[in-house]
Amino acid sequence: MLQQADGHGSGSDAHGGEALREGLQEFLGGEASLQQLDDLTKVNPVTLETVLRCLQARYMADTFYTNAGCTLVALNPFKPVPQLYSPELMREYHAASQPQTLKPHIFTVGEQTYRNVRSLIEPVNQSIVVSGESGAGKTWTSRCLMKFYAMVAASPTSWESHKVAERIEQRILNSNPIMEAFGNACTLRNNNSSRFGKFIQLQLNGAQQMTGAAVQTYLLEKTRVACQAPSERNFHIFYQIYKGARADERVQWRLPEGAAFSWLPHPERTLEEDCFEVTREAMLHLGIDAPTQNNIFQALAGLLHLGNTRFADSGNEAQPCPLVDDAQCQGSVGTSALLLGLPEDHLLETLRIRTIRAGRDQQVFRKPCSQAECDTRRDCLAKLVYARLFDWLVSVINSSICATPDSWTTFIGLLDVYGFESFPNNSLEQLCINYANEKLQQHFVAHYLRAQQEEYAVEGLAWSFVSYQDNQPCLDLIEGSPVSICSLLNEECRLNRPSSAAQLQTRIESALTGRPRLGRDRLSPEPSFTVLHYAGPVRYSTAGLVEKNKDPVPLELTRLLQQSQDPLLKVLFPADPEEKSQEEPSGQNRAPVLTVVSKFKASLEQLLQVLHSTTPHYIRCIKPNSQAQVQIFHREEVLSQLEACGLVETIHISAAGFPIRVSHRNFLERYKLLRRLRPATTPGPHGPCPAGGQSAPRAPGRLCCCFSSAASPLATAVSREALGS
Ligand code: AOV
Ligand code: MG
Repeated sequence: MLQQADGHGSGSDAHGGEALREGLQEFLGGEASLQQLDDLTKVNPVTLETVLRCLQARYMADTFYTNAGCTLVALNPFKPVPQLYSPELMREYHAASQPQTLKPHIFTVGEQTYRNVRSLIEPVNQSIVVSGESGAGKTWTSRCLMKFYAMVAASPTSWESHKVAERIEQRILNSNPIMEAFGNACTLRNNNSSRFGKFIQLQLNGAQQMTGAAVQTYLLEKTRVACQAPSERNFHIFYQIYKGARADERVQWRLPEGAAFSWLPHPERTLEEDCFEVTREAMLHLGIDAPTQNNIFQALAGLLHLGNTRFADSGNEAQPCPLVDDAQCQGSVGTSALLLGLPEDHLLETLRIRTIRAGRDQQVFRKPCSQAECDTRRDCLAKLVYARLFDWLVSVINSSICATPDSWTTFIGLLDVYGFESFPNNSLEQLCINYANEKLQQHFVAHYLRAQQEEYAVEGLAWSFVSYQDNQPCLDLIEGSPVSICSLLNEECRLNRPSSAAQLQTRIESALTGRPRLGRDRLSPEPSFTVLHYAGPVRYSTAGLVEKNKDPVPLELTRLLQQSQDPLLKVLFPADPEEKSQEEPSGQNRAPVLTVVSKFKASLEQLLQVLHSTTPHYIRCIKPNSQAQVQIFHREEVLSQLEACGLVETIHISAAGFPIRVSHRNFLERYKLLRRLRPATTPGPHGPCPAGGQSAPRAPGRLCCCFSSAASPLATAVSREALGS
């Protein structure tokens, strides 16, 4: 029957509305009992098949959230469900004495974390790690959670210097449309795909009010500014200005209706993210006034015109490449220079001519660039401006929303990174994205699947070990020492030797031969290597990988931008206080390169340190189908996501494990008064349980697990408090 129901549910097998409705009815009738199961730990037996059936039954009945022990599974509805995120519902979860008894929801997790930070047992910073593949609903989820906190932790009205009452939580919410406009784009997997990672720390004072927030971002996919994969788009903001500019702005930004831009593919596709007014409004709320906004959009238009600048082959090494002689390219350098506040001839020269110092006496040479080099320099200039602009926006947002150090005591962190992705062509961007996802999965494995079971063993508790898929071998392959993909890429950058894509493939294969998570696609039309990630295999093309990892920025480009007369660019590229040489230093004088992967690795490590210092909560977003269709549940696709995140193992451990874990010292401190309620039973090797429950062998300072059955009045009292009710 399931097979049949699946056939009806899947887009490819659907044969008309009537059949679909009948199939759905039958399916819903048969799976009615599964629909009722709010917690997957109650599925019997817990197998991939039963878990899948339960989730499918619930999804078809428009029930999108299900508990899975310590995690919450969130299925993407792919349709608006406003009643699921209404302020009334937020209040209901917030007011409930035991929110965990209400229907599973992200608000339960939100409320739990909110109560935990003020918990008397162990007040500690909290974090919510929202994971899932691209398009699964992470950004949506974290946005809804931010709205939830904005409501439950509302601060008293604060007065700004410009005498406009503006609540801090409103400002924090306003950071979302800005960051999404500048950092999200339409990809093959998701129309609103985050192209950067984000960790937002919501700061709370002793009275549990939100007094501010701090945003940390991770590796923006800046290559997108100048290069978009087939069928993908540039960052939303470009389409917003292109479609939403007023008539006078069109004149000022040189964006006539219908103009064609190479870096603006698929402008005809209308997405709800193309809403310029929302971005402008949000910017205004965060203190970015209209003239500054105008300046930003003008610079972005300058980048669009820069993208139309194309070079032809000069046919002579000694001659600079001429500009392509067509309507689109004509005048583009001049317009771009004008909008970026640069002298046109200087811009053109910098794009076409390299200045190098060489020889013992460091003589200066001016060398015309090849056509390919000109293109690279043009793209590099655009990436440089856009990346600086993005970082600057993040710093403006932070200065507008960050609380002073003495005005907050605890925080709740929300992590929303780019989801796991695998495209027909994957490069360094996907390697970094998938590496970040591996790290987060490892955090879950280490924190929950491994540490918890090991702790039970140390405590001497009867426990049958649940085996799980550890992704450490994959991380070793990517980042391990002494040899890994990252180390090999860095080595290539350091040696700075000419290396073809095929040579790089051979080097990776020979250096990492025998590694279990390294695969090879023999049918691949181009040099590549395959990594068997926890969420599936991904083939990475080796072409351009080293260059992307180096991410070289010719000094002349920075110097050029430092001379801009544009007020915004002056801020983004302040003049160098020590007027260094205008030319690029030769080989030996170059500073050691800090590669993209090394920087990314360091930032991920910092992030994990922060996560380790908090009590983590996990929300697993699942994508029911890859076409973003309503009411379609593709069993195969969901199955692979469940397998990848180790959901069944999580359920097993959650079902058999201990729901509350309090350190022995804190437990004693908090509950010693209740000791008289129940006499101690059999003393364990470390003495009787101080709370008078079933004593388990216990090492001093370790967990006190005496109320695991949660049946005694003491257990109830403790669990109520621990759960914040
Ligand atoms: P992601 O963050 O996980 O992908 P999003 O949060 O952007 O995915 O979700 C993708 C799309 O699914 C959204 O734009 C919505 O249209 C829809 N969606 C997700 N969750 C819900 C929900 N709860 N209710 C209604 N619609 C929803 V990526 O950023 O690509 O990894 O890099
Ligand atoms: Mg996202």
